[in-house]
Amino acid sequence: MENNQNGILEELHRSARQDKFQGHDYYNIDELLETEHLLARDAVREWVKKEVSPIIEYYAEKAEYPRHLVKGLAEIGAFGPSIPAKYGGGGMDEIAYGLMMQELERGDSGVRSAASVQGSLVMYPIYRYATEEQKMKYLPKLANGEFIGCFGLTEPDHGSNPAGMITNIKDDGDAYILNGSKMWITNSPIADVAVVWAKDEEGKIRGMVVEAGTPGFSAPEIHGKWSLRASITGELVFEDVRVPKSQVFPEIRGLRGPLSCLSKARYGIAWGAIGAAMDCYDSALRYSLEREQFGKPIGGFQLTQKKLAEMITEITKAQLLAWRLGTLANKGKASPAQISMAKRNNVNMALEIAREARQIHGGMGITNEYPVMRHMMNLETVLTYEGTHDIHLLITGMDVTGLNAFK
Ligand code: TGC
Ligand code: FAD
Repeated sequence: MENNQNGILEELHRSARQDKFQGHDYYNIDELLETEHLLARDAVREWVKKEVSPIIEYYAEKAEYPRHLVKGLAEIGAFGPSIPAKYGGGGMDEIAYGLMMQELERGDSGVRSAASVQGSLVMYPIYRYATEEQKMKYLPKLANGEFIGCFGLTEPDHGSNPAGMITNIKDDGDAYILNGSKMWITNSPIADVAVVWAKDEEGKIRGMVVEAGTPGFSAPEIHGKWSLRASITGELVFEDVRVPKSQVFPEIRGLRGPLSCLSKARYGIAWGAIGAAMDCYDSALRYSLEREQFGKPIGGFQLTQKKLAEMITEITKAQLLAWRLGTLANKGKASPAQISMAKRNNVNMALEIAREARQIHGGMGITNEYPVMRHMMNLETVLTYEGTHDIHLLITGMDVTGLNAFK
């Protein structure tokens, strides 16, 4: 089985077209970055060219998670770039973290998702809320890819409104008994550990680490996705799962626990979406200069130039937004509402660019010869998860008016 897999990988690498992507920096934003940022970005860019680009269309088409990438993701430091080195993280700043997510999503949103979930939604809550013993038990293994983690917040009937969750824990001496289910959980079918959010007997939301293999725990895969096909998604089902009290985060109570993790992940997505947008723009620009109709390159027609000019304008605005958000985050001053604005704007920007880029590629744009259709389909998920496009709009609306449209 493994030999067969290695054979397929070798063949994919041998037959792959060269990935000619180059970054786009219309406003010389690189001048605002430090050497550490540029090194981190360029290292991930090279890794994506070598390891992701040759194989990603194959895995997306088969709707299979390229699990062999986990080791490489760990080696380039994609799991917890801003978690302190003491726990196996990269010890880097928020801008380096953002740029790494940008480059991973340039390859594929699913690959960035794998890093977001592991680093921001599993390692971060353990780092921030768990006991020292739990930190030492889980973080190094998550950082080096020995363990895969998942994050269970969404439920079948509580997506945008996680406060309504019904998954619950009941006190049973030295343990809690966990019951309920979670839906749409990235990596759940292959996870070794799950960070799970559930209500206690007072109705307060608590967080805990549940190990796969615990009796009563199962994680069936969700099939039939037309988006994020190179990422694995499933449910989490808990039937009288006994969770030792030492596995429950001791202090944190309420929705701000999971939402603080989402802030970290949404921040990464604000950068990641720029990567997908740049890949679509890069491909469309190149194609527009090569493809001729009516005796000249289609890039010479005003309507194509309008599309390309608008794309690079929107990418540049998104880059500036992300960079400024990164400088605020480095000072601990990026508010959740500011993060919402960037996640919403940049993901929508990327989706619009993917759609325009698809048009520039004409019929070829719907094939796996080019990355745009795959990015476009992926971005439909990115627009929805970690808070939908409209939920983030309402968060901005609440922030500027002081009036809560949710209640
Ligand atoms: P609300 O009353 O507004 O807030 C409850 C408490 O949370 C605090 N808070 C935050 N804290 C940290 N970071 C944030 N972003 C925060 N937002 C709010 C707030 O201050 C309050 O604290 P306290 O101490 O006063 O209790 O809560 P609400 O129930 O009215 O909900 C507000 C709403 C709708 C914005 C929130 O529920 C929301 O964001 N909904 C969207 C749900 C969501 O994003 N789900 C994502 C699931 S995970 C996922 O999609 C992973 S994809 C993984 C991959 O990349 O593959
Ligand atoms: P709903 O909340 O039912 O929303 C449906 C529509 O109603 C949306 O358009 C929404 O904007 C709109 N709507 C809802 N409330 C309002 C309102 N008050 N005003 C106006 N419009 C509103 N979750 C996890 O916990 N962990 C994961 O790892 C994870 N990974 C995911 C991976 C994938 C591939 C996908 C698709 C989802 C994942 N999610 C995960 C779940 C994701 O966060 C939810 O899908 C998302 O929060 C939306 O919830 P929902 O799908 O239930 O939609």
